[in-house]
Amino acid sequence: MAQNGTNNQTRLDRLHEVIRGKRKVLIVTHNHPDPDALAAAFALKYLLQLKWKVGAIIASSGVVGRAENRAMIRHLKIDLRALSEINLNNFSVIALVDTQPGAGNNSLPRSIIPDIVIDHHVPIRARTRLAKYYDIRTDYGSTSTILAEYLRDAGIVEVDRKVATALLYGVRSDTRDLGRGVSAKDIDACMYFYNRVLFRLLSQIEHPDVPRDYLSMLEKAISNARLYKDVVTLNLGHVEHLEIIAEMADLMVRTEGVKWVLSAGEFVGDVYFSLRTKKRRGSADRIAQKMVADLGTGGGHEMLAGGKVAMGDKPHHTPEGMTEILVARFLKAVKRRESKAENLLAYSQEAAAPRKPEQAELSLEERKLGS
Ligand SMILES: [Mn+2]
Repeated sequence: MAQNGTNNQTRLDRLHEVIRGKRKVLIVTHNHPDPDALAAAFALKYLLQLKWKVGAIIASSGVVGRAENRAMIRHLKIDLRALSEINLNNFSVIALVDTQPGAGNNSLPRSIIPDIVIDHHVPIRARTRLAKYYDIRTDYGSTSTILAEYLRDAGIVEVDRKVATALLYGVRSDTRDLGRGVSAKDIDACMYFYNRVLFRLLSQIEHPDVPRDYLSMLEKAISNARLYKDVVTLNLGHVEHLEIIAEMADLMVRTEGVKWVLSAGEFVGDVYFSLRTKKRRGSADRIAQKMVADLGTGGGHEMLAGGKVAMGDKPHHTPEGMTEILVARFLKAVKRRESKAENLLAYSQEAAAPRKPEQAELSLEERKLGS
């Protein structure tokens, strides 16, 4: 854990110091923002406006592809702008949420050091410490939790209902419904705004209609899955939406007997991957960093992590070849390099197939008939 400020009130005062007398704040999330990033940005904007009368704009790069996340933006009316359309000179304060400078997953130009950084990912980046205000809590399940604490500490009792709904979805989606990488602080934070959540709206966000091609993506992902004893690797090849890589990892790690999943794919030319494990102290974040050593950026938490290899500066590699390198490094890290590869689906079909008639025991009825 790292933060400047010794207690919650001091932190709020320090945050206030940074924005005092400023006209407009730009809140930047990581590329292709997920529910936690969106909720944290939404809540920060709300806090700045309500408490200190400072306006803010939320921006990110990339696209929001996952149906749930699109529904979240639509139902909660989150005004998300494209970072490329923003003139950074118009803002006197820049905040980064759910990411850090140098993390490799946001598009804030390298020359700009953000004034505010609020995040929960490992590792704490060197450039984060250059910000006027930073609050990185690596033991928290979500950045939404940190923002919920700010709202509480600012004395906001009746949290805006859309903000409360966003925050609950943010915490839930980063912690797999408060069950993974969760801390007591995450649960406390949810209790604080729980009675303000619009549950019917939340249900619509969590269960949106999905496009038909989503089903073909699922089919492709599952049929390509490889099983190395208790480890699954998925090479999705080219993907239309980045989020599908993480989503498939989340789905596959639920397979019985599977302890680790690496899901990887190519999105707009670059290679991305997600790691998931059932092991509470799996050090997924460290494995992700090991995988991208000298190649790209990676990080996360004990049970979930991810990374990216930008291909622009690697003319001698194809995305396909790079994915193979990552898979090999991953299998080495989890000590499954020597294990025989099986097709996950073949395995599960075998497990699910009815026993052959000659092996099946005769039922009592059949015995009677046979005798
Ligand atoms: Mn997060």
